[in-house]
Amino acid sequence: MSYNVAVVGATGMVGRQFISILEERNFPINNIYFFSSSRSAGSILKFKNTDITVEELNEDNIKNKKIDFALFSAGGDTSLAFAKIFVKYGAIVIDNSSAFRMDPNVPLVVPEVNGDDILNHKGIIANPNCSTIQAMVALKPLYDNYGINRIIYSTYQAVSGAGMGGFKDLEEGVTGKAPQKFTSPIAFNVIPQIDSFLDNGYTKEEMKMINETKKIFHDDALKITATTVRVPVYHGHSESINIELKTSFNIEDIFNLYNSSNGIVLKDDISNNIYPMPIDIAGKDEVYVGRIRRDFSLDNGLNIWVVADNIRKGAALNAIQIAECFIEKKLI
Ligand code: NAP
Ligand code: 3JN
Repeated sequence: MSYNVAVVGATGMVGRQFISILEERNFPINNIYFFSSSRSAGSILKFKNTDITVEELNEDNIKNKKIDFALFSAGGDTSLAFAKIFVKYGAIVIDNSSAFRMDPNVPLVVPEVNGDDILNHKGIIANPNCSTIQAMVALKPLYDNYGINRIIYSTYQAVSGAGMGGFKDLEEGVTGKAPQKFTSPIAFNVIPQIDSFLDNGYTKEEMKMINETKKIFHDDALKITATTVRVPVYHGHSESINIELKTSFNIEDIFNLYNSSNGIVLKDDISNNIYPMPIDIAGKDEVYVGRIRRDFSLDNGLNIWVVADNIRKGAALNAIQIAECFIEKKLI
């Protein structure tokens, strides 16, 4: 069985990653279609050495294609305008934007964590924010084995999370050029702001992490706070996560747990200065965990350091894994 797949936002940072991961994983494709805005329509992108012309996203270009999966990464406004049109013509939409994440009718899914939530879908499945995804994979074994009372997230996020524009700001910033995408220079700097500020003093990115974590764990009682920071790194988000577990633990058991958890690589050998770093994980599928240690300042406190490729597991790969879940569960 093979499927007709549309990539919406194909010319972007995440869209291009969709294309290469579909190729790498040999996703069962019958026809593939690439969509963008009118700016890039008509340009050519390769898929498995075949030239594919990028089409402008409009209803006429969607309706006769019998698309099975539409993988969206063209921003929330585009998702709001077009996701339901794809669903109307029979597609399952897997959306990378925040447009539908908190919609109670839309499952928000990390396959290793809550893959079964896709069973409740009504056509659209939301991919969580990149910072949430890697945190979920790392927290799931702790949540299942000890329970979690409270989480403190502090992130160190790569410029690729802000798309082609973010990438360019760092590339050109090192030569002294003023930023176009970020509010301040990112070269030789860190910016304690990702996305815009809300009335409560948090950024949207911080509130996404808080709200999405509760939705994915189906646990509104979780106490969570977050500070999200942009750093001058091209690929790979890093997170310091402080956790208050519900029950006591042996630190050796936590190491053993991470050694045997789905989708996780344990990289923690401080006697040899070994820990996960973004420079080592670009292009990798797994979530890397290290710097595991007890937080002595509270009962049942734990610190972990979590690194993943934000455009792969944080965006395109997770979405494609959701599509693979549909196929594995014979839902399509
Ligand atoms: P990007 O590099 O700026 O690419 C944006 C893409 O969207 C381009 O292909 C662009 O086409 C297309 N696009 C823009 N407006 C459009 C419209 N009106 N109709 C059709 N296509 C349109 O951005 P990116 O980093 O790939 O991110 C794209 C989106 O993915 C983000 O806005 C966000 O919603 C989501 N995202 C999610 C995560 C995550 O955490 N899971 C991470 C990064 C991004 P043109 O070439 O024609 O401009
Ligand atoms: O900045 C990052 O590292 C992640 C950015 C994600 C992002 C960027 C623009 C719009 C999102 C997202 O996925 O939450 C959105 C959005 O759809 O709101």
